[in-house]
Amino acid sequence: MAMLSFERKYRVRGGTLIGGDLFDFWVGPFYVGFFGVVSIFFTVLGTLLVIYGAALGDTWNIWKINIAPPDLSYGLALAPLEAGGLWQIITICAVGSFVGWMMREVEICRKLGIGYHVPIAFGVAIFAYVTLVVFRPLLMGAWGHGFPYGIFSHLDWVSNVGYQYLHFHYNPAHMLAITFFFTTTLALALHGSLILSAINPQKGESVRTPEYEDTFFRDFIGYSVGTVGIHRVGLILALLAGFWSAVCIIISGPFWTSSWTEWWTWWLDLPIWS
Ligand code: UQ2
Repeated sequence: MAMLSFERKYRVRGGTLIGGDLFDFWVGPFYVGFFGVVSIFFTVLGTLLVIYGAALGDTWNIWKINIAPPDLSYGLALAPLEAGGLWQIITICAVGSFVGWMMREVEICRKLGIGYHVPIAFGVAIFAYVTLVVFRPLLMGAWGHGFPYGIFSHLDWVSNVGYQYLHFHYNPAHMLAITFFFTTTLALALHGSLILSAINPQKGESVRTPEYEDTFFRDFIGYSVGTVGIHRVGLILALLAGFWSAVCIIISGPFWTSSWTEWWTWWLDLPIWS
């Protein structure tokens, strides 16, 4: 099904940021736009380079394929293709693809006259990725501080970098990030279950209105955040999870180099104890 009957009404011309009418068309259900072309270009090039990098490696085992960043000795310079240069170009492709995808979302929002909440939310996810492979390596003076592209290899990287700071769970920003990830799941579990409880009744029962949803929570905890409010809560929780994830890694290295357990000595060093 290429187009739902009501979609014709919403497939409006304009709202493009670049390219005017040139790329203002759909392919089947998909809006293209200048940024659709950008995103596809970097996705295809990046994927081919990943496959080329895998071919240069010594395994086709999907779990073990690894495309590593350059050795630390290359600093912030370009490295030879087979010695981290591929990782550098793949990183450029990834950022180009993600940002193109986000800008395509922006153009679709402009077409429809809706808010930019979706591209802003995606932008926070991009920000977390770019923090890992661009901002932190720049601050630490070497692309070799980026994480390797591979399933097990990136897990090893996370573990190794964590142990470099002895006990990463003592990182206060990491604590905040985890708390927001968990609270996001709490909010979605509450919201998903509440919605289904009201609108997916047993056979013969009637669908309930939002007043029932409010009343459940007023009876239960004396407060309902409301049908729009829960989505505001959910969005901010998810964005803060991504934001504090970026903060917890950017401060590890550039701004704190010893054990995260040691950071807490500021508490013992307070003058009130002496
Ligand atoms: C709510 C409401 C919804 C909801 C949910 C609540 C009718 C359909 C889940 C309850 C949420 C509250 C009280 C806030 C929870 C806060 C955190 C930080 C988890 O009131 O309105 O709409 O889905």
